[in-house]
Amino acid sequence: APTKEPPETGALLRRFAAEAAHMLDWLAQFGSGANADEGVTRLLYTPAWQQAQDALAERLAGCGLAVSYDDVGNLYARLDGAREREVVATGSHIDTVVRGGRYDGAYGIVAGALALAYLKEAYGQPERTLQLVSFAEEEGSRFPLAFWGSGSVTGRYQARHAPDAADADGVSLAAAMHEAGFGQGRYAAPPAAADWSAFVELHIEQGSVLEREGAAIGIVQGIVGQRRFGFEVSGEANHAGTTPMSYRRDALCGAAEMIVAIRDAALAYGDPTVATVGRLEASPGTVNVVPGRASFTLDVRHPDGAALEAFCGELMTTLERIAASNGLTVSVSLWTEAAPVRMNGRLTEALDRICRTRGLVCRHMYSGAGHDSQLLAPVCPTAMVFVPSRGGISHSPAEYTNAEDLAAGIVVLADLLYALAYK
Ligand code: HGY
Ligand code: MN
Ligand code: MN
Ligand code: MN
Repeated sequence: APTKEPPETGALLRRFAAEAAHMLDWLAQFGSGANADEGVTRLLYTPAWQQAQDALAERLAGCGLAVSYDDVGNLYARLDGAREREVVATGSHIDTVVRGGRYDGAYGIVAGALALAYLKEAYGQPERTLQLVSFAEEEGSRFPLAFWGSGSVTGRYQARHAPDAADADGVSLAAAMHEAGFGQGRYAAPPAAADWSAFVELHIEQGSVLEREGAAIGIVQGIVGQRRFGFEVSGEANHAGTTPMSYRRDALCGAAEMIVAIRDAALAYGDPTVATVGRLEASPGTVNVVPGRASFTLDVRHPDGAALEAFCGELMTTLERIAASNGLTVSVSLWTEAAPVRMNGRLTEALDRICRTRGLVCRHMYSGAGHDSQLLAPVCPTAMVFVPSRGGISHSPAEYTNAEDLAAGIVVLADLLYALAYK
């Protein structure tokens, strides 16, 4: 590969600032609401999701990359290397939360696309194959599981065993996958992630540490462990007028007591424990009926696996006690769990050197958000790079990162991919 010096940082920053903002606007059209404050909703296997993946496939093929899908709908774009089977990968997830922002996930895909186009133009064919992956699903916004995309390339899931988890309309993941044209045997299997030489994910921080400290780059050291659960509380539906309070088995009041106990338990455990009940539903949900059933979700995170295990164990005991004291029953299903991971030391040292060379202020940090890198880190050398989020806001239409910060992340990504694939 040509060994000419990389262009000076200013020129690269200006190039990527313009390109990134433009491509992110372009990608956000798939799943955007009628007005800006509705944010972006791009859920697995929905039309918006399909249009985004297909439009990306077309655009990346137009950049001269070899594009393909796998059986679950992960999209790959490759710049084949002289040693083709040696793969250096980058990417993130194309799906979003409901009414989310236009950077979470999308930024890592856009950054990878712009970095590969630049490296191809500046240095030609790499020694190792450079591969961008647009993972089909990471958020767990539509079905009660998360990491379906990266989980399918790291052995956690298989298309043929698509979980029969159903969305709010009762549509199973397997049915939605086949409806979208995917499923076991539909596409040639890509190289398994366990064979990748490295995986690098660029992502917005989704917190406010970088912004508060005036750092341009976060070099992620590790990602917290997380577990997600669904709870069903059962009592007895009854007449709101004729049922004395002492006769009631009110599932919603029981769930409310449980939710406050969850918050108090996380406060008692102290930082960095976090526990979130994101959704609560009651049935029959009628004004003059004592709720006989209630369901709620729980998302628990902690950087230490043993502490996460202990916290969840104690919590289940507390919730069962609350159920018993209210004449209720409570059942729990584990939707997703991801162990805490540490990033690859060799790659994070390379990132330190790149930031020094480029004169970019960086700081090491931990990620409280889950990421596809969490699934990749146990199977191949993995690194994550953050750029600042304005006000630390994410999973919201107000999510924003300015063009200069977007560009700095892409310069760092391009330099690391160059070091991994061309030398
Ligand atoms: O929930 C998370 O941490 C990530 O945004 N999926
Ligand atoms: Mn994300
Ligand atoms: Mn997210
Ligand atoms: Mn009546």
